[in-house]
Amino acid sequence: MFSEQLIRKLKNAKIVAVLTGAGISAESGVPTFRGEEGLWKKFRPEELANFDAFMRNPTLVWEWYNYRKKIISEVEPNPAHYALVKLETLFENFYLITQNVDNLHRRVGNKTIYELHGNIMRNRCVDCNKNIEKVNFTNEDDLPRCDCGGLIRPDVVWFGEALPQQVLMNSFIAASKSEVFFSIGTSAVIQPAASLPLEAKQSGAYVVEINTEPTVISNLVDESILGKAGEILPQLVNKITIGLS
Ligand code: BJW
Ligand code: ZN
Repeated sequence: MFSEQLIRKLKNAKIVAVLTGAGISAESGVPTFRGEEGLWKKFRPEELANFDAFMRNPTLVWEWYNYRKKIISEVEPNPAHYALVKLETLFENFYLITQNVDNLHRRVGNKTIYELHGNIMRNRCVDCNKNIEKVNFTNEDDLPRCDCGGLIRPDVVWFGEALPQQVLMNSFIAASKSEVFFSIGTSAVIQPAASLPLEAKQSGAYVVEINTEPTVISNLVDESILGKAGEILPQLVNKITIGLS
């Protein structure tokens, strides 16, 4: 399943970076965005994850986020998340870049995590930008509001919005200096995150994709491993730790 070249590179590598997407949490029971599974009440994520949609119908968008927050609070991290914690201990520098907002990488204890698209557990005011920890939202007449009167929104990155600048810059630096770069459980279609594997490749990294299906970058990477992240990653960790004490 793994090439000898990959195992040799990993055994010698000092700098490894990983990009994760919704697929890594699929085995925990968190729905992915695209494909049949991505639909919620017949809306496509693209129709809900944008500021205009929120201002037009904040109730609908909050319902979607509350539905997802409930799922996320009830699921557990899966073997793929745990394997990345183990992987982090094996290299001098290990960067975990995630598009996911589900907090699962934090829950298992990875240390260097770059959250490109925010975190669903955080909220902020659309007017004064203040962070607001708890929101209570039960019905349409009770939309969460800040002290200043502004609507409160989830602290995530929607279409057309800039990603957190420092996090994005750090992610590109990590991709460009990595010796081995993994793209795991992402369809690699959403920019600018989707450019990270290419940045790594152009900078000389050995780029590996792990996904249940081929993606738009499968032909560009050095190695494309088809299968579930929760099955492949633990095997990979075993393989590179053989002989290490
Ligand atoms: C498994 C598995 C298992 C399943 N094991 N695998 C250049 C060209 C064209 C367009 C653009 C461009 N640059 C920017 C754009 C516009 C836009 C964009 O990319 N549009 C595309 C439609 C092309 N990008 C943006 O708008 C971004 N902003 C931006 O660029 O701003 C510029 C700016 C600068 C300065 C000022 C102002 C603006 C922002 C993008 C934000 C994306 N946000 C979302 C929602 C986050 C909040 C939330 O969660 O609600 O992020 S959209 C959604 O997609 C979410 C995800 O993080 C993201 C990526 O999805 P992901 O993770 O890849 O999931 P899926 O479902 O697509 O794929 C899952 C994969 O897993 C599949 O491949 C399965 O096969 C696999 N899988 N089970 C392994 N067990
Ligand atoms: Zn406010």
